[in-house]
Amino acid sequence: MFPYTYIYEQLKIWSFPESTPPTIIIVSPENKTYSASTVPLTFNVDEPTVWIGYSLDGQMNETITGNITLPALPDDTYNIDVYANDTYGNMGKSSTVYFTVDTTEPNITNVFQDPPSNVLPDDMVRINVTVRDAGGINRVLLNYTYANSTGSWKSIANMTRLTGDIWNATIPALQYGTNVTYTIFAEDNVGNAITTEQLGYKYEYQVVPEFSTFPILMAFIVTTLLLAIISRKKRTFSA
Ligand SMILES: [Ca+2]
Ligand SMILES: [Ca+2]
Repeated sequence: MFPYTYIYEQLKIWSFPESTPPTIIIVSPENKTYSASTVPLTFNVDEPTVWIGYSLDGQMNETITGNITLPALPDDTYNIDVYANDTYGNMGKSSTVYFTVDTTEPNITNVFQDPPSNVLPDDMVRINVTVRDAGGINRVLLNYTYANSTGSWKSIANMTRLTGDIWNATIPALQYGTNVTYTIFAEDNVGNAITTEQLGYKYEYQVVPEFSTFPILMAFIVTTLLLAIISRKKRTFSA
Protein backbone atom coordinates (compact mmCIF):
# COMPACT_ATOMS: atom_id res chain seq x y z
CA MET A 1 0.00 0.00 0.00
CA PHE A 2 1.10 3.61 -0.67
CA PRO A 3 1.42 5.81 2.35
CA TYR A 4 -1.32 8.41 2.69
CA THR A 5 1.09 11.37 2.27
CA TYR A 6 2.33 9.93 -1.05
CA ILE A 7 -1.22 9.78 -2.46
CA TYR A 8 -1.83 13.31 -1.24
CA GLU A 9 1.30 14.57 -3.03
CA GLN A 10 0.33 12.77 -6.24
CA LEU A 11 -3.16 14.28 -6.15
CA LYS A 12 -1.73 17.75 -5.59
CA ILE A 13 0.67 17.44 -8.54
CA TRP A 14 -2.15 16.07 -10.72
CA SER A 15 -4.57 18.89 -9.94
CA PHE A 16 -1.94 21.69 -9.47
CA PRO A 17 0.89 20.62 -11.79
CA GLU A 18 3.15 23.29 -10.29
CA SER A 19 2.93 25.55 -7.32
CA THR A 20 5.49 28.29 -8.03
CA PRO A 21 3.98 31.77 -8.30
CA PRO A 22 5.16 34.01 -11.16
CA THR A 23 8.18 36.21 -10.47
CA ILE A 24 7.34 39.81 -11.32
CA ILE A 25 10.01 42.50 -11.69
CA ILE A 26 8.85 46.11 -11.94
CA VAL A 27 11.11 48.01 -14.37
CA SER A 28 9.28 51.33 -14.07
CA PRO A 29 8.59 53.19 -11.86
CA GLU A 30 11.92 53.09 -10.07
CA ASN A 31 12.60 54.23 -6.52
CA LYS A 32 13.04 57.86 -7.55
CA THR A 33 11.33 61.19 -8.16
CA TYR A 34 9.55 61.89 -11.47
CA SER A 35 9.13 65.40 -12.87
CA ALA A 36 6.05 64.41 -14.94
CA SER A 37 2.64 63.33 -13.67
CA THR A 38 2.53 60.54 -16.29
CA VAL A 39 4.63 57.64 -15.05
CA PRO A 40 5.00 54.44 -17.11
CA LEU A 41 4.30 51.10 -15.46
CA THR A 42 6.47 48.45 -17.11
CA PHE A 43 7.34 45.04 -15.71
CA ASN A 44 8.52 41.53 -16.57
CA VAL A 45 6.76 38.27 -15.65
CA ASP A 46 8.64 34.98 -15.99
CA GLU A 47 5.77 32.74 -17.08
CA PRO A 48 2.36 32.77 -18.83
CA THR A 49 -0.41 34.38 -16.81
CA VAL A 50 -4.18 34.43 -16.77
CA TRP A 51 -4.47 37.65 -14.84
CA ILE A 52 -2.28 40.69 -14.05
CA GLY A 53 -3.11 43.68 -11.89
CA TYR A 54 -1.47 46.51 -10.00
CA SER A 55 -2.22 48.22 -6.75
CA LEU A 56 -1.28 51.87 -6.15
CA ASP A 57 -0.85 52.89 -2.50
CA GLY A 58 -2.48 49.64 -1.41
CA GLN A 59 -5.75 50.43 -3.20
CA MET A 60 -7.85 47.80 -4.97
CA ASN A 61 -6.16 45.96 -7.83
CA GLU A 62 -6.58 47.41 -11.30
CA THR A 63 -6.59 44.71 -13.95
CA ILE A 64 -4.16 45.23 -16.85
CA THR A 65 -2.96 43.13 -19.74
CA GLY A 66 0.57 44.52 -19.99
CA ASN A 67 2.64 47.67 -19.67
CA ILE A 68 0.66 50.90 -19.28
CA THR A 69 1.07 54.55 -18.41
CA LEU A 70 -0.36 55.15 -14.96
CA PRO A 71 -3.26 57.64 -14.76
CA ALA A 72 -1.98 61.23 -14.19
CA LEU A 73 -0.65 61.45 -10.66
CA PRO A 74 -0.68 64.63 -8.58
CA ASP A 75 2.56 65.62 -6.75
CA ASP A 76 2.96 63.14 -3.91
CA THR A 77 4.81 60.02 -2.81
CA TYR A 78 3.45 56.64 -3.96
CA ASN A 79 4.01 52.92 -3.69
CA ILE A 80 3.03 50.31 -6.24
CA ASP A 81 2.76 46.51 -6.40
CA VAL A 82 2.12 44.30 -9.43
CA TYR A 83 0.35 40.95 -9.05
CA ALA A 84 0.13 38.09 -11.57
CA ASN A 85 -1.70 34.77 -11.51
CA ASP A 86 -0.22 31.84 -13.46
CA THR A 87 -2.33 29.21 -15.27
CA TYR A 88 -2.32 27.01 -12.15
CA GLY A 89 -3.73 29.60 -9.80
CA ASN A 90 -0.46 30.63 -8.18
CA MET A 91 -0.48 34.35 -7.39
CA GLY A 92 2.82 36.22 -7.53
CA LYS A 93 3.57 39.67 -6.17
CA SER A 94 6.38 42.03 -7.12
CA SER A 95 8.58 43.85 -4.64
CA THR A 96 6.95 47.15 -3.69
CA VAL A 97 8.37 50.18 -5.51
CA TYR A 98 8.28 53.57 -3.81
CA PHE A 99 8.39 56.69 -5.97
CA THR A 100 7.62 60.41 -5.91
CA VAL A 101 5.97 62.75 -8.42
CA ASP A 102 7.19 66.36 -8.28
CA THR A 103 6.09 68.66 -11.11
CA THR A 104 6.26 71.91 -9.14
CA GLU A 105 9.00 74.55 -9.05
CA PRO A 106 10.56 75.47 -5.70
CA ASN A 107 8.82 78.11 -3.60
CA ILE A 108 10.97 81.25 -3.14
CA THR A 109 10.06 83.63 -0.29
CA ASN A 110 11.57 86.11 2.18
CA VAL A 111 14.35 87.65 0.12
CA PHE A 112 16.39 89.55 2.71
CA GLN A 113 19.20 91.98 1.93
CA ASP A 114 21.75 93.17 4.50
CA PRO A 115 22.40 96.06 4.62
CA PRO A 116 18.84 96.69 3.36
CA SER A 117 19.71 100.17 2.04
CA ASN A 118 22.46 102.79 2.26
CA VAL A 119 25.00 100.33 0.86
CA LEU A 120 28.42 101.95 1.21
CA PRO A 121 31.51 101.26 -0.95
CA ASP A 122 33.04 99.05 1.78
CA ASP A 123 29.87 97.01 2.33
CA MET A 124 29.51 93.44 1.18
CA VAL A 125 25.81 92.73 0.69
CA ARG A 126 24.45 89.55 2.19
CA ILE A 127 21.37 88.05 0.50
CA ASN A 128 19.29 85.49 2.37
CA VAL A 129 16.29 83.70 0.87
CA THR A 130 13.88 80.96 1.91
CA VAL A 131 13.52 78.17 -0.68
CA ARG A 132 11.23 75.20 -0.15
CA ASP A 133 10.47 72.14 -2.27
CA ALA A 134 8.80 68.88 -1.30
CA GLY A 135 11.11 66.94 -3.62
CA GLY A 136 14.33 68.58 -2.41
CA ILE A 137 16.47 71.46 -3.72
CA ASN A 138 19.26 70.87 -6.22
CA ARG A 139 20.67 74.41 -6.37
CA VAL A 140 19.96 78.06 -5.67
CA LEU A 141 21.82 80.76 -7.60
CA LEU A 142 22.16 84.48 -7.15
CA ASN A 143 22.44 86.17 -10.56
CA TYR A 144 23.50 89.78 -10.36
CA THR A 145 24.51 92.49 -12.76
CA TYR A 146 26.34 95.64 -11.72
CA ALA A 147 27.11 98.76 -13.68
CA ASN A 148 28.97 102.00 -13.08
CA SER A 149 30.86 104.62 -15.10
CA THR A 150 33.59 102.10 -15.98
CA GLY A 151 31.41 99.31 -17.32
CA SER A 152 28.75 96.67 -16.75
CA TRP A 153 29.18 93.07 -15.56
CA LYS A 154 27.17 89.91 -14.94
CA SER A 155 27.96 87.44 -12.21
CA ILE A 156 26.52 84.23 -10.76
CA ALA A 157 27.02 83.11 -7.17
CA ASN A 158 26.09 79.70 -5.79
CA MET A 159 23.90 80.22 -2.77
CA THR A 160 24.70 77.91 0.14
CA ARG A 161 22.27 76.47 2.65
CA LEU A 162 22.61 78.26 5.98
CA THR A 163 20.06 76.38 8.05
CA GLY A 164 16.85 74.58 7.12
CA ASP A 165 15.30 76.33 4.12
CA ILE A 166 17.48 79.47 4.26
CA TRP A 167 20.08 80.00 1.56
CA ASN A 168 22.76 82.69 1.45
CA ALA A 169 25.19 84.41 -0.89
CA THR A 170 27.20 87.62 -0.74
CA ILE A 171 27.70 90.36 -3.31
CA PRO A 172 31.20 91.83 -2.90
CA ALA A 173 31.84 95.46 -2.00
CA LEU A 174 31.54 97.67 -5.08
CA GLN A 175 32.61 101.20 -5.84
CA TYR A 176 30.49 104.27 -5.21
CA GLY A 177 27.81 104.87 -7.82
CA THR A 178 27.49 101.20 -8.85
CA ASN A 179 23.96 100.06 -9.63
CA VAL A 180 23.25 96.45 -8.71
CA THR A 181 20.26 94.35 -9.76
CA TYR A 182 19.83 90.72 -8.79
CA THR A 183 17.51 87.76 -9.23
CA ILE A 184 17.38 84.40 -7.48
CA PHE A 185 17.14 81.11 -9.39
CA ALA A 186 16.04 77.92 -7.65
CA GLU A 187 15.93 74.39 -9.07
CA ASP A 188 14.61 71.23 -7.44
CA ASN A 189 16.13 67.75 -7.74
CA VAL A 190 14.21 66.87 -10.91
CA GLY A 191 14.84 70.11 -12.81
CA ASN A 192 11.74 72.17 -12.01
CA ALA A 193 13.14 75.71 -11.85
CA ILE A 194 11.98 79.28 -11.31
CA THR A 195 13.45 82.78 -10.88
CA THR A 196 12.27 85.70 -8.77
CA GLU A 197 12.02 87.62 -12.04
CA GLN A 198 9.38 85.14 -13.26
CA LEU A 199 7.57 85.70 -9.96
CA GLY A 200 7.49 89.42 -10.76
CA TYR A 201 10.05 90.66 -8.24
CA LYS A 202 12.89 93.08 -8.96
CA TYR A 203 15.75 93.60 -6.52
CA GLU A 204 18.21 96.45 -6.86
CA TYR A 205 20.35 98.87 -4.91
CA GLN A 206 22.90 101.58 -5.54
CA VAL A 207 26.22 101.97 -3.76
CA VAL A 208 26.06 105.38 -2.08
CA PRO A 209 29.06 107.54 -1.03
CA GLU A 210 30.66 106.99 2.39
CA PHE A 211 28.88 110.08 3.79
CA SER A 212 25.80 110.63 1.73
CA THR A 213 24.46 114.19 1.72
CA PHE A 214 21.03 113.36 3.16
CA PRO A 215 22.17 111.99 6.59
CA ILE A 216 24.69 114.87 6.86
CA LEU A 217 21.96 117.39 6.12
CA MET A 218 19.67 115.72 8.69
CA ALA A 219 22.47 115.69 11.29
CA PHE A 220 23.14 119.37 10.61
CA ILE A 221 19.45 120.31 11.05
CA VAL A 222 19.10 118.29 14.28
CA THR A 223 22.33 119.78 15.74
CA THR A 224 21.26 123.30 14.85
CA LEU A 225 17.83 122.77 16.46
CA LEU A 226 19.39 121.33 19.62
CA LEU A 227 21.84 124.22 19.86
CA ALA A 228 19.00 126.70 19.39
CA ILE A 229 16.94 125.03 22.14
CA ILE A 230 19.90 124.88 24.52
CA SER A 231 20.86 128.52 23.96
CA ARG A 232 17.23 129.59 24.43
CA LYS A 233 16.98 127.57 27.68
CA LYS A 234 20.23 129.13 28.92
CA ARG A 235 18.90 132.57 28.12
CA THR A 236 15.60 131.84 29.92
CA PHE A 237 17.52 130.52 32.91
CA SER A 238 19.84 133.49 33.18
CA ALA A 239 17.05 136.03 32.73
CA1 LIG B 1 3.95 29.13 -11.77
CA1 LIG C 1 9.47 70.46 -6.85
